[in-house]
Amino acid sequence: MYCFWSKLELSRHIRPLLTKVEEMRGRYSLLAFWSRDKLRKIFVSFYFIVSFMCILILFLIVVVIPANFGHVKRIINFPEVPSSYGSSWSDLVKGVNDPSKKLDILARAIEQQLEVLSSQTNCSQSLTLSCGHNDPCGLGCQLHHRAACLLMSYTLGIPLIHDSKTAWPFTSPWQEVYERLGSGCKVNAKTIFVTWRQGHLPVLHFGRACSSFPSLCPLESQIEYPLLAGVPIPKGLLNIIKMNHEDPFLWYLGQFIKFTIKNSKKMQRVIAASARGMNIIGKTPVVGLHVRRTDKIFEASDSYHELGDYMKIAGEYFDTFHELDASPRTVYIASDDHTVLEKAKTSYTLPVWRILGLTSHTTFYNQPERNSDQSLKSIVQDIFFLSQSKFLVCGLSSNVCRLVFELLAAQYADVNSRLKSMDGSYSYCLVGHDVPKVLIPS
Ligand SMILES: Nc1nc2c(ncn2[C@@H]2O[C@H](COP(=O)(O)OP(=O)(O)OP(=O)(O)O)[C@@H](O)[C@H]2O)c(=O)[nH]1
Ligand SMILES: [Mg+2]
Repeated sequence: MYCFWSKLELSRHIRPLLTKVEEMRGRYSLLAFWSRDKLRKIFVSFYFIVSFMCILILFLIVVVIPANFGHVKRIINFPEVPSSYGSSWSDLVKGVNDPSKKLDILARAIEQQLEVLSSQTNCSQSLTLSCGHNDPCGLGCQLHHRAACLLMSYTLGIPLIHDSKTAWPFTSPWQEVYERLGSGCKVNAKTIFVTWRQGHLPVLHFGRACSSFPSLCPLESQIEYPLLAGVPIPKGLLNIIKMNHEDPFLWYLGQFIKFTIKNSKKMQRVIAASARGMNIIGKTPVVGLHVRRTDKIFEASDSYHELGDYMKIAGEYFDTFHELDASPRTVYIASDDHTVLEKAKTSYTLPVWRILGLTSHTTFYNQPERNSDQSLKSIVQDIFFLSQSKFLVCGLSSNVCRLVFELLAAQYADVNSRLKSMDGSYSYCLVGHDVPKVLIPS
């Protein structure tokens, strides 16, 4: 209450104090040193400091402390194993010996589970997860966050409400290039909102989105961020993947990336037309090069390499392992800088080399140009064609490189020998932090 003294009460309390001090001035030399006016100023400043402290304490008591007491709920509740073959993950692959067939069956089962979650439209009684993105970054970065939304919805076993508009920087909507992600459920009181926070862990909160920072949502209405210590995975599933794939983390993540970026019907037609234009039949690209230039040099100083360095590695791949793939040596080149492809087409020619790539792509240097429909369609196609290759040369500092690597992991058990990174090592980066590259059997 002391904090809410009026000015009047202030002078009522300070005046007698000042008189008392005045009496003491004669006795103590230090007080005599200050004038009455100076003393008054000191008391008034003191009053305001105390008032400010009181308001701060009240704010802490009323808002911050309640928000940080209680405890965050932990929910891990994977969707049920598709029941067509039995009731457990091992039932699904019983009697199958071929490792790649086993992985295909498991991949299809996860896809079915995600389809069931996505097909829900009437969700008034169930929990749902509203998740999007809060950073209007490039496409590779966007897709990593959207895949994390899907992964969280799977881990919690609740339908995703994909917030496709928030921080989507492109002029064309998500559905123009990718199939709708998540379910047809609508936000209601049972919705858990994901708030991404730059430099901090995201907050999952019931009923409304939380402020980014500081997070003032009460702890008891929060859900533990499921990717805190790594990626949770059903135990039975992990045991089988471990025996059949050299990098279970990448394989598992690859399933969610694959599901996130299913091309829309319209985009499939665009891709088919480009494939015809390049004379690609089936999975033609053998080596995929992702040559990241333009702004990347400011983000990762060791990311710039000459085209010759990339092509040398492609050449070594053909020399060493794959005589059958080597006639002609077919390379798909994707780059944010269109001159890379132009140069490759004139320097590496038939009968030794066959260089593929989108000749229609032009370089977009700044973000507004990159957000155009033309730019979006070109990077979507580049990601698709790169993911058709058997061997990849790119810089793992790039989101696009990491994304394509994850897509290769979903296809090949020996994925680590199918990548040569020009810079850095693999990490799964989300806004402000990396998800530890471990699978947590749950
Ligand atoms: N067409 C085309 N555009 C590309 C290619 N690589 C990068 N880009 C452009 O550059 C942007 C890269 O965006 P990000 O997803 O942020 O990738 P990044 O900068 O490598 O990754 P960060 O580490 O998050 O910055 C894309 O959205 C495209 O506009 C490519 O191979 N082809
Ligand atoms: Mg970037």
